[in-house]
Amino acid sequence: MKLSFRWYGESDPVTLGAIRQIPGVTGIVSALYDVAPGEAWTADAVVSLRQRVESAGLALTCIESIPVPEGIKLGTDDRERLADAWCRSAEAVGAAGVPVVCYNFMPVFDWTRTDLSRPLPDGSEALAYVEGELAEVEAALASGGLPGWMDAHSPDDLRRLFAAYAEVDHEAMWDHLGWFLERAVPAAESAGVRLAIHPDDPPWPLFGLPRVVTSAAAFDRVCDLVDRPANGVTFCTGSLGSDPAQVAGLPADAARLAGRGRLHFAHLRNVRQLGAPGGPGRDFTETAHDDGDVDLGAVVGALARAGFDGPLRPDHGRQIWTERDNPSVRPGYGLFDRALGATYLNGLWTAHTSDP
Ligand code: DNO
Repeated sequence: MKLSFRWYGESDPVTLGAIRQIPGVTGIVSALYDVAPGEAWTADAVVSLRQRVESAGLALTCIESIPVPEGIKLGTDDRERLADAWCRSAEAVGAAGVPVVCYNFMPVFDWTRTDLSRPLPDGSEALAYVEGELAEVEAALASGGLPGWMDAHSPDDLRRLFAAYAEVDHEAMWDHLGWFLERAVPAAESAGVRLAIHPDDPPWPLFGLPRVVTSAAAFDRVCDLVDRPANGVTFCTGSLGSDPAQVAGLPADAARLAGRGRLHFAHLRNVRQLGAPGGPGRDFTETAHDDGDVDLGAVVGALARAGFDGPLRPDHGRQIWTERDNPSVRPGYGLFDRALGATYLNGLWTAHTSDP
């Protein structure tokens, strides 16, 4: 595997120089953040990004993400043009020599939490989701008072998008994903790029929007839509593991998808259920990598046994030490706890791949 770390570009307070000092980390996961969704990326711009990363002694192992415009997910009349631009972006990534593209098919919102700084017993803070608090987020959406991480759409846009998605049920969403993959997979394949869809986070319906990539079984369905090696997944243990019905099966799911040759990117982090056992299972907090409901040791073991050689990154971290009250730190994307997660994952990998 290629132990990697997400970097949000020059504006990221976590610098490439700092990332370079984390033992075992050799790769960077990043994107072009100044191109609007629906615009095509150029190979020159991706090459510049790659060279910038390489000048810091690291390799650009994955693009996360090329955003899929809402028109593709909704199946609107201009989807042909939008898909064409997306395919040209994937081709630019391939031409620049970057092997993997992560993307998602979540309607309107990417990952969603109700609390960005939930205190943990050790004095750190983490991202959390409590279903009963979702109504407050919804009220904030209606009034235009969006939390910073949701501000990609204006209140008017949101009203329009919610109305449009009201016409799109789950099967229509699957059709739109299939339509997209019929175009994106051949483009990626000929550009030498592997596509890795990220699951919906959390993996259940939100705000009445149709969310379909919500389980490892859904991953298999995605792979079957266009049954080619370039059509694969981002195995995100934190997203799928926040569903108590799925968490125990993650090592077997990782083994199956890697065995199928479709696990192209791994996001490894941990979560803990907050609700009572046997309850609806819709409340969770993120935790340190070694401490939660996901058996990351077993997941890493499954990847090691499968000979996984793609990018693998620690995912969100807690806010700890001097980052706890530092407003410039992106929620979930500070340096310290992600660096601890990286070394923990590296240790697991070494343990699973060393001779006794
Ligand atoms: C959250 C991330 C997601 C992910 C996208 C992939 O921290 O895992 O934002 O980058 O969903 O397209």
